[in-house]
Amino acid sequence: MLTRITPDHPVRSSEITSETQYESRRQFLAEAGLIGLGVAGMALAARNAGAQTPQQGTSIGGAELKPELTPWDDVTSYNNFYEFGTHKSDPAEHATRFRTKPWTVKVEGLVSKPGSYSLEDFIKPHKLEERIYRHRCVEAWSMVIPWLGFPMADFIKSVQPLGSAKYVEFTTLLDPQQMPGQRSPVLDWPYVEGLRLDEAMNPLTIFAVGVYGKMLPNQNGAPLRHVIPWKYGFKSCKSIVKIRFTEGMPKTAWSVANPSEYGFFANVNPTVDHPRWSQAKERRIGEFRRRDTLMFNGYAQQVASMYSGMDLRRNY
Ligand SMILES: Nc1nc2c(c(=O)[nH]1)N[C@H]1C(S)=C(S)[C@@H](COP(=O)(O)O)O[C@H]1N2
Ligand SMILES: [Mo]
Repeated sequence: MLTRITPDHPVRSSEITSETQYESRRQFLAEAGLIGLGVAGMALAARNAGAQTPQQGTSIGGAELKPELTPWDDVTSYNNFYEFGTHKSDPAEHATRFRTKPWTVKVEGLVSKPGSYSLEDFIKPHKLEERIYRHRCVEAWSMVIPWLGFPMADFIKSVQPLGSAKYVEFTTLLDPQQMPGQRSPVLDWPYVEGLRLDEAMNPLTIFAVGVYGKMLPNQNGAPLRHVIPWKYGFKSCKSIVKIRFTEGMPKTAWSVANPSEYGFFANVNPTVDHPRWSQAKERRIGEFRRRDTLMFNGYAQQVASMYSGMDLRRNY
């Protein structure tokens, strides 16, 4: 709903925010070709986003993080997306002509309803929500990012994994023509990531299709990536074309490249250092001071129980 602003109606910052969010969501749906949802659907999407207001500062929405949002310019120009080069500025520079339409996502493996979906069909059954999450790169920088997406659990339930499925594997597009970084053996392409099924089903885990209410810019993993806010950024796979349910632990691109430095779990943990640097602190992009890194990136209440009894030094 648009709030009319008159001199006798001082506008509160919360109203400005929701108005902007509503407008940007409408823009998103139009850009994404999802306008078929209709006005009622859009209002619903806007209301659902509102329902994410956190309780006691611990909820999944992270409204307590809103004042800390990393500016759009930083979120979209300081990126790791090695398919487009290894410097932070490469993806924004070299992904401008990356084609994300049409886009197909394959669902394979130990699942009752395998299939091949157009991006539109993949997204359409789900309600888009805004999720403001801390992002902590293994390189000890961090951001706070307002994603637009939907819970991965909703998707997983809809395709009905078999009882034998214990992990989910995600694969990025392989296309050296379009992705110049794939012409060098920096990683064993295509980029592959994986989650244990319970991690993938955790309410914090989302598929993201937008950021700041707009469609994902190519450098941020258009048109589909996932986000797991208690893990280091490299666990979040960009430009996903395949989702496979497996019984065994998937081989992931970074642990294949360097198993002693990057493990399967990659939970943010200030007490377990990377072999070459400490993980105790981080620098928020746009700030000078260094902040303490929080256990599970500040999401311990929602995720720590999944790892009870596990040695987090061995399972890094
Ligand atoms: N396909 C692919 N996905 C990727 C990467 C990559 O190089 N290729 N880099 C990862 C790393 S290390 C980080 S920190 C995040 C960065 O996401 P952002 O650019 O949206 O901040 O993407 C992750 N996903
Ligand atoms: Mo990263």
